[in-house]
Amino acid sequence: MKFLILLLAFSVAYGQLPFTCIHDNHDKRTTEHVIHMVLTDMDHDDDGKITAIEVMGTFIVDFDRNPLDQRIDHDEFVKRWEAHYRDIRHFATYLFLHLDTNNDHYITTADVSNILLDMDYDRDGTVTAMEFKEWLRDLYTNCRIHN
Ligand SMILES: [Ca+2]
Ligand SMILES: [Ca+2]
Ligand SMILES: [Ca+2]
Repeated sequence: MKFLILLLAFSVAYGQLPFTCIHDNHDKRTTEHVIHMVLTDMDHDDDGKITAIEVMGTFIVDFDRNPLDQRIDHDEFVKRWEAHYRDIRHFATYLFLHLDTNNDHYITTADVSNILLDMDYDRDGTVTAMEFKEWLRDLYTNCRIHN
């Protein structure tokens, strides 16, 4: 009950978009399975490092469909995330809300810079595959809601 109230409070804060931060998947894929899929998509050249261009390629170019405007709105993100990774829609909404780091209702290059900083745990200017997985695992297993 407490949790429901918490969720309700969050959805009001985010303009009525219902979401859940509890991972569930249509095909019963585990958290680790999905994380592995996302990493495989993200690390295009398979060198064990995640660059800004790769994050943009995956989170912006691959999701940017309708409208094609170099920014990803909630619908674009959730539709593809659910279809491709098979996570439930309300969990995809939670991911979108997190990835929209500046709360302007779109994922853009500005968010990519913030996301990369977030991923670079040891602050050495490089995001390794390990850091990327750690970041995503944290997102998948802990409720990471920002204001
Ligand atoms: Ca778009
Ligand atoms: Ca944004
Ligand atoms: Ca690093």
